[in-house]
Amino acid sequence: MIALLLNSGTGSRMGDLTKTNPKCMTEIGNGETILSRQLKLLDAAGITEVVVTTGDFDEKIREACAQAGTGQHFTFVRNPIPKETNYIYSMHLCDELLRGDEVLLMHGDLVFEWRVLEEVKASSTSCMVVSSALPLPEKDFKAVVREGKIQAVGIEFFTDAMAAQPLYHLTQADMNTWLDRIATYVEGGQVRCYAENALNEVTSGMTLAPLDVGDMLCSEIDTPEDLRQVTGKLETIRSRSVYLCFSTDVLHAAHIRLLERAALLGRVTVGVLSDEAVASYKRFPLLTCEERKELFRHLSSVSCVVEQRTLSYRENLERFHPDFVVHGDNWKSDFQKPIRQEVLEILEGYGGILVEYPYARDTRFSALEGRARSELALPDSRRARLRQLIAMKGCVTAMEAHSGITGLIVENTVVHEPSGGAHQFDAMWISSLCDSTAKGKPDIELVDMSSRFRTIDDILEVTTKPIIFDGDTGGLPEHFVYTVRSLERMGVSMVIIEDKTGLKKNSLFGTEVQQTQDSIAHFQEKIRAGKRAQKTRDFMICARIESLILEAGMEDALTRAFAFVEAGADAIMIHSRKKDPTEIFTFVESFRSRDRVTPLVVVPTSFNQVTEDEWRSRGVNVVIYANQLTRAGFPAMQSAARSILTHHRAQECDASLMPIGEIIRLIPEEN
Ligand code: SPV
Ligand code: MG
Repeated sequence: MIALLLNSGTGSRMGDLTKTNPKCMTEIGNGETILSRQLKLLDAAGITEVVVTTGDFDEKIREACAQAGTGQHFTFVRNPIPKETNYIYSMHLCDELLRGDEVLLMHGDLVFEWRVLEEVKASSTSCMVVSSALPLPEKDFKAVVREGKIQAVGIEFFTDAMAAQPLYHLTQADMNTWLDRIATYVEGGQVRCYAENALNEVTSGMTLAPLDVGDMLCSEIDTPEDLRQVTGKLETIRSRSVYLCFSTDVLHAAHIRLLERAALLGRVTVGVLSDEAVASYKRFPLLTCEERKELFRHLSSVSCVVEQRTLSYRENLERFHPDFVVHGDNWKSDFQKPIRQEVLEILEGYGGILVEYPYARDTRFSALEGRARSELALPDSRRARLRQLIAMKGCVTAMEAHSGITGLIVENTVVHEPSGGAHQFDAMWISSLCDSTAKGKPDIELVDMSSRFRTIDDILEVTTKPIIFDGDTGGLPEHFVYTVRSLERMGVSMVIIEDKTGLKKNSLFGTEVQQTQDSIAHFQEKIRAGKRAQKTRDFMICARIESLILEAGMEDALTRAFAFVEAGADAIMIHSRKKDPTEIFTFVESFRSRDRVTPLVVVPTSFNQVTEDEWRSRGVNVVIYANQLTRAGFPAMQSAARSILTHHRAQECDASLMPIGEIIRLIPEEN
């Protein structure tokens, strides 16, 4: 698309203002001239090819275009006889330059706001700006509109007319039709009339739509009074407020472009989504909210940066009442639909406007997101994240994973609330029960550490979330130190070891099987050895107390908890196999009355009625869903196996199976 700026006129009605400068160089506040503003907006609209007609001020206009700093390509066409001709002649001089593309045509004294240009540019047919909000002007252009099309443009029409402004979008065919007729006029010596006289003779062969801009600014400046009015309106426009929300930790060209466009609507406030909100729907942010705020603070297009605490915009919209909210149009259809709906409702309440731009889906930018994910998978980053998440959320969730594919399910499952919120698991639990079960072995520390590490490795390879490892009893203190070092090196965040000794059996057997609890002193020794062995501050050793499982009583459980914290345990896990959560609640309450900081971990397999919110409010910091994926998967497998054996074919069970296509989609192409 080419822009044509008509600047051959002398602007005699402006008095002294146009004595030494062309009208287009009239200042309109904020360091802008009419010309520099037109060029800036055209540049923002992606118009790089600009044809400018000039007259007596040719040199000055060339210089002003060069100084606008927009980097557009200019072609200047000088009308040597501007006093004897009207712009119909200037347009004729540009004839060849205008025939090969669509054209945005505007008079050089026209000042308009950004949204006007956007709408004119976006029109699929030829169009001219009109306004239903303005009274019909006596002397200026009016457009005769019939059946939704402009029939004629001129100052003399009053019937079926609307106030019109000389800003057009012309398709290539319509431009050529108009130029042909202009050529006939000029060749016939008609060079003092409006180019619209020629246009009016050919509108019947075009679709020239009236583009109604209502009360948006789009005005010519002919007199000092016009100038006063337009600069006043521009001041209001520049002081409008615009709000955008960002979750990104990698600023790229598309963000900058969006911000620059937004800044054309007014003063931009960027809402930076809180760490918790980002982690809830996307991934853990690479930069903290404060660091992400810093990314925006120094951009010239941004006036103010604030935090947006939730995915919902409500809090900030009610606080700032921005005139505009700007967003990519992707949220019309994705999980953000309810958030968008809420934004629309709030804006409607006070007359704000939602401006949506086509979403830039660029593979270079998705590659950046891929790189961010790889960063999160690195051992140092992953290991530290459990502590960060606990600090950030107060209470985190971990879901059992025992293989690459279950790891991927924990990594990628996100549930979106109808209200727009989102939930995903924070971490993964590598359960001894599920790891052993997957290998067809009992949960008695039979699966050796090398094999357990192999499971961890399979999961590490395809995921980014932090890992909590079920270390069983931790073995001998002399062995445990090696386990700690290996886990830490791999990027595991926490090992949980239970205070049992001898042949360990799964806790959910309780006292039905012979199990022995370790002595406090010996277990403390193991914790101390582990803490001495670890190299980073991020790694956590959690002491798991089996007193309630083995029916040794609440007092014993609490005594052990404080003794293990004293020995250096970074967290305490309290376990129970009762359906009633009362004894766990009692433990948590008693522990918290003396220790408010040490993280508490629970595994609510039996007492599964308690919600995460309740755990959080009681002071629990990690909720582990220890075996649900395993328990969901194996019955389904047994049932498929039975069905095939029963029917001697696979057809009957097929409907309950995941289609191969979906299985393939579970596995991202690159990790
Ligand atoms: C596991 O998942 O292996 C555990 C938790 O240790 S429990 O099975 O409840 O003992
Ligand atoms: Mg276990």
